[in-house]
Amino acid sequence: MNPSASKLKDELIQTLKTNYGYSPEEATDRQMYGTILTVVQSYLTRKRADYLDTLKKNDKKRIYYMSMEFLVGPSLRNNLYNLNMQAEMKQAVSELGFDLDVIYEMEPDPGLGNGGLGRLASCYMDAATTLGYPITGFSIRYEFGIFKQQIVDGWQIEYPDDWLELGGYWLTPRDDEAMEVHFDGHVEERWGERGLTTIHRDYYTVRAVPYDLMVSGKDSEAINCLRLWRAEAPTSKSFDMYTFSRGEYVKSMEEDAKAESISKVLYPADDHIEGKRLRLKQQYFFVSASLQTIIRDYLRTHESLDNLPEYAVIHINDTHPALCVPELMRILLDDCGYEWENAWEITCRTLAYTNHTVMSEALERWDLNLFRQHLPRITKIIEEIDRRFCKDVFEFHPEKRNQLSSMAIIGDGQVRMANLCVIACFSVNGVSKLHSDILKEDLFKDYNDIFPGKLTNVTNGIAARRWLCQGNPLLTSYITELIGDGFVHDLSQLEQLAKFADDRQVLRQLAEIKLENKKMLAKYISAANGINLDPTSLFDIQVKRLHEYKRQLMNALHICHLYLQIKHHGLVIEPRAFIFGAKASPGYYMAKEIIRFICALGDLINRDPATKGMLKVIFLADYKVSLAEKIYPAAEISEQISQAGKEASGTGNMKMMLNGALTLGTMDGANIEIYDAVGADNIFIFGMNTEEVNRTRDNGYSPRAIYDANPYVREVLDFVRSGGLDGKNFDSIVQYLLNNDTYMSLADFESYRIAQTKVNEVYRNPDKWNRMSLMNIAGSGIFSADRSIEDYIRDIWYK
Ligand code: 26V
Repeated sequence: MNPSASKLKDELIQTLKTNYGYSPEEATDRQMYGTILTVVQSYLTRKRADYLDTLKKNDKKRIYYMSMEFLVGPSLRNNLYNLNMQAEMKQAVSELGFDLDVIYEMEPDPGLGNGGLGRLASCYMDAATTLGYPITGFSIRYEFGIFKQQIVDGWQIEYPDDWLELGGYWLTPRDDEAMEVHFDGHVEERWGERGLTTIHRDYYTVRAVPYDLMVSGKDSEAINCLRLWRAEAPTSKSFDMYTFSRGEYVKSMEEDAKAESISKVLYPADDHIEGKRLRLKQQYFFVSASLQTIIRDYLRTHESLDNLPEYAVIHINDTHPALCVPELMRILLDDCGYEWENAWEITCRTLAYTNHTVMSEALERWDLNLFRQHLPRITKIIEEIDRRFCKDVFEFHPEKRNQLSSMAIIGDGQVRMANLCVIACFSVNGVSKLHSDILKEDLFKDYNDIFPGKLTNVTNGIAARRWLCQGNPLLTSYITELIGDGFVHDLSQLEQLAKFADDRQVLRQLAEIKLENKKMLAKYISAANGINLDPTSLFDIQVKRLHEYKRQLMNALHICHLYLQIKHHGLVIEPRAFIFGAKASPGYYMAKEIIRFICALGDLINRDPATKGMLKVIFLADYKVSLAEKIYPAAEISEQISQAGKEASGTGNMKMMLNGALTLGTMDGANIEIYDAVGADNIFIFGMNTEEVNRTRDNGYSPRAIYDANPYVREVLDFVRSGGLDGKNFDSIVQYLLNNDTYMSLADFESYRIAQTKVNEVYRNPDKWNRMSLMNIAGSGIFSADRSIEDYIRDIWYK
């Protein structure tokens, strides 16, 4: 039974009084914010207790989702929505003289992730919880999440993201469940009665303290938990009497700081692996603490670990938690006394792995010496796994002997984490059809030959209840009016919208809603960037991490082309606003240059009377979950223009489609499945497909030849080179395009330009456009995270 507004009001008054000693008349927004979160948190806690009781009564298989990243996003509205308390809370808060919408805006984004991979993990927690599966997420309680981005003169500046002050309300510290994690030292091997035993000596200990974040599900009795580990010096160490009495407090403080540094900050790169010591420590720290917890909990209700794979599955989200493999082996061998063969069988049957990228620079490899120094016991186990694997291949798959040097876990003095995962896990999946095919046929081909059936696909999905129901209330209530609210729990019901494809009344209403959403975004942009957009112009959106393969630069080159055509050649187009949002890895120079390029283009275009009323370019700073929630409902064109074969899936593409945007994209990642869902008439596809990309590369790609042959490309590059962007120097970009153009923006430019012309034409015909938009909403059902979770359950976790 949900609490009434008046009950909530009483609880708010009481909590405000106990926590702050104030009455509502005296309280600030900040105090009311703390009060509301405390009240909601108490509902979650009680519900969680009930859920744990029901879990005790059944032995349903537990799912453990290991991920270095969870991009949780704001939780207050999500929790109120899930608990069906939104309206009551709004009323209660308003009767106390506050505005819930203002309170929502105060909540920080826990930015505990970089991008798609982290957001996916959170969407899956939401969906699995709604569906009633017992899932626990494990990660790190970074004190600082992904940096805050500011743009100064076009240049990205990073600021620390201090999210805990206002975001910490959702975290429950569980000191009682702290764990110890051991680093460094050396390993001693001894022959004794029980054969060879291994002892890890002279290690130093880091204390792992869990902070639990409760995850609610819509209309669900389940409340699951995301357990975030914080690193501390061990209690005895932090007030070490010996060092203290010798006057060495400073040294002792240094030790504390060293331990605490492990959970200090999220690594803000998602594009290339730098073999940084601290990151390796982060990985082992959270893996070890989590696995020890899982095993301890399991042994509370089971006699041995023999049947662990029937009752638990541990999912490795990309290779970052790959140390689960040797750590589970270590626990089984050293702590529980298993023989190697049995330990290996249990480990392999318990672990599953998802790959999220084929970019070789992002595949994790670690220096073997670094490993040996910090994780001596783990290194020995990996070496033994590798030795046995190589021996097996040599004996049983002689046809692969020549491939062994690339298939082995250790090679060239490095530990290759993806190989470790593929060899050990019972399931390996990609995140879209195309991506999984590439894994099978290319990246992991040799393993696919010797482990038939291990590689599989689960196409990504999104938490539609967040990205549509909460983020776009106008559209949600209209859809409900048309087809009822069954889509909330079964997104495939959106298909029913297709029957309105030729209903002009419905199409006009959809356009009206889009316009309202665009007005809201325009208002935000006016305040944030000081630029006023015409809300009737076409909102063309590219928001995602900045990376060369995602080709924001190709988008910018095309905008520059439009500008020159309008200014010098009399081109007339439908008014269009190009909107970008993207964070660049702090050390990624080219990515930062591309941001500077987009901003310079915006500076030039936004104040040129020649393009006034026709073109605007906006770069929105600090793209994050809460900003995404404002942008998607207003999107009309969703730019998904990566080089084919490079974007594993994409999920922003799904979020925009669900909100009625039309995809302008290449045949890459999940775009292919969007194409399948809506048909060729309802999407703008351009560019080379994967095969053509490979052929072009194999034939020796020459961007300069394209510059010579294509007058539009030439005009744009010459303009930039000659200082057309307010005299600003972009030589590094021009040289890069002419000499490398690694992701072939120039090769796809002409095809992109033509597709953009088509977009412009269709926009002139609102009936046609709105029909396409409706068909996109209608076709987006398969991209529900609920569907993805059921796929994982059926094909992997409960198989
Ligand atoms: C990689 C690395 C490499 C080492 C440095 C730190 C770091 C941090 C994160 C990553 C992950 C990169 C992989 C990734 O984010 N993949 C994205 O996953 C999305 C969810 O499956 C998918 O939609 C995107 O297409 C894919 O790029």
